[in-house]
Amino acid sequence: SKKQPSSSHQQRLVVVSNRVPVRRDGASKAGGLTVALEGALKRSGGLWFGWSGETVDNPSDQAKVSQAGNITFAVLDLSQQDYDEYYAGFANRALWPVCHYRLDLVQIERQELDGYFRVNRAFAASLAPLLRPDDVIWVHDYHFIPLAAELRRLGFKNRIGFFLHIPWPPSDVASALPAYQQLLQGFGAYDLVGFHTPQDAENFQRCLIRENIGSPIGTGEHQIENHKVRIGAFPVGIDTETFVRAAANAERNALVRRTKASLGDRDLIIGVDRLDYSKGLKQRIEAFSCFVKSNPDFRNRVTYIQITPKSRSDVPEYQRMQREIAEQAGWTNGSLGEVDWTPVRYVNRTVGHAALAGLYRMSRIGLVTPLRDGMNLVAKEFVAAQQPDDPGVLILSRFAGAAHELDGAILVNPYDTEACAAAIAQALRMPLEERRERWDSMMARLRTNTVEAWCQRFLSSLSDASDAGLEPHIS
Ligand code: ADQ
Repeated sequence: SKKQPSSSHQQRLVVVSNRVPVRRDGASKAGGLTVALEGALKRSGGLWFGWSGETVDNPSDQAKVSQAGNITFAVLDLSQQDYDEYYAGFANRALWPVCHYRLDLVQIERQELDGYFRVNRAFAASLAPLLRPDDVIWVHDYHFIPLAAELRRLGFKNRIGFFLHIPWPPSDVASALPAYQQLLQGFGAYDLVGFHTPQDAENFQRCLIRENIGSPIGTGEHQIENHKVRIGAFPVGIDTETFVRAAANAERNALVRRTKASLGDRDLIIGVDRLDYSKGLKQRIEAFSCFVKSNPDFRNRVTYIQITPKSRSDVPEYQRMQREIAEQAGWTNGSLGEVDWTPVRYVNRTVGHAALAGLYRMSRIGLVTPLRDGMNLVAKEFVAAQQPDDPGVLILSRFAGAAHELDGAILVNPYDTEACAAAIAQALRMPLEERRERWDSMMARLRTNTVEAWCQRFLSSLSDASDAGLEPHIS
């Protein structure tokens, strides 16, 4: 077959993701990931395709197309039923919990499963007329696993890559998914399947082997019929320099200044997470409470701020959790607090990136203790935001993908309350020299593996015509 040029200039990039950052008023609050993908789209000219974020009565099967520079945005609306079955249903009540090792929370409904495949088929059909034969297509995340298979069914031979932003569990856990075989077969339609960690990539390839889907050519390559699928680890990064700058300038930010004033001379411990059971909030508050009880000398000397915007409130499990965490924070303050000291400040808010960077920077500890996380960008943002001559300490769950890279963190088992409490005490007492050493090694990593570098690594792997085996990226 003809070799494809490895330069991205001739080939247009098509990004597919559930949410598309279409600009309505030019005032975008895009995160690092969005900015990086837009950068890649701009370099080669590109199309960004996905859901509009709207549910309507009779959605059109033709995408709404808009143009910004050399990027075309094309989005589809969903019907309420599609949304309920595909998004709130199968994606967030089956795939999300299984991939986060939470089989206790899985809801299997045949109708939701059908809805998931139906929406993927409909998205492929709407994308089809917008595609050119030499487009390189990059599909993102668990909402769209079967998309390549649907495009292949329609006859598309393009290079198609897939990146999973969440973990992939071992086969004993993954096989709890309904239509497990069909989902795995769906992955087989891609040319490249990427994960955050070598462990996830390995779990995934073992699933294929266990189900007798194709055969491994080696680590990171798999032959499925006459098609070769590469499997690799591509740990996502952040826009490090932008974050460093935002943090350095954040002293001017009003919220940062007010927060600083409100703390007095107390040390700040910070947690920043979407309200999600994967983030280990219950265990984290428990650990903080255990720390206060076992270290009375720190009473009234620390404040723990947990900034947690609500998410997926239409999924019942998330509603229950909203109540539970709020109750737990209230209880903790009631039993541990003083008239002049609120140990836990729990707020359901989104904070702008500038303020967030400033809050990270004034914190002595970043508490990032998910029970399971694909990567966890908060851990990286926290590190990037620190003051080089007096950096704070990152306490990081072993079960976050970020733990593979951030070796300067205090790594903890988030289920072990007393160990987490001890880690908090250790971090607060850590001498400056050790803090600097730990921070330096993490920062070096963040400076090389930026989100931009991640994007380019994935895309060059995808459009690389030579069949040199893909090395999982570990260093
Ligand atoms: P998420 O589960 O959303 O992402 P994470 O990686 O931590 O988790 O990213 C969250 C982002 O939202 C961060 O950039 C953070 O700053 C921002 N954010 C969180 N709370 C905020 C708040 N209160 N105000 C403002 N911003 C807030 C999924 C996977 C992760 C994976 C990413 C990227 O679950 O494991 O790292 O995708 O691949």
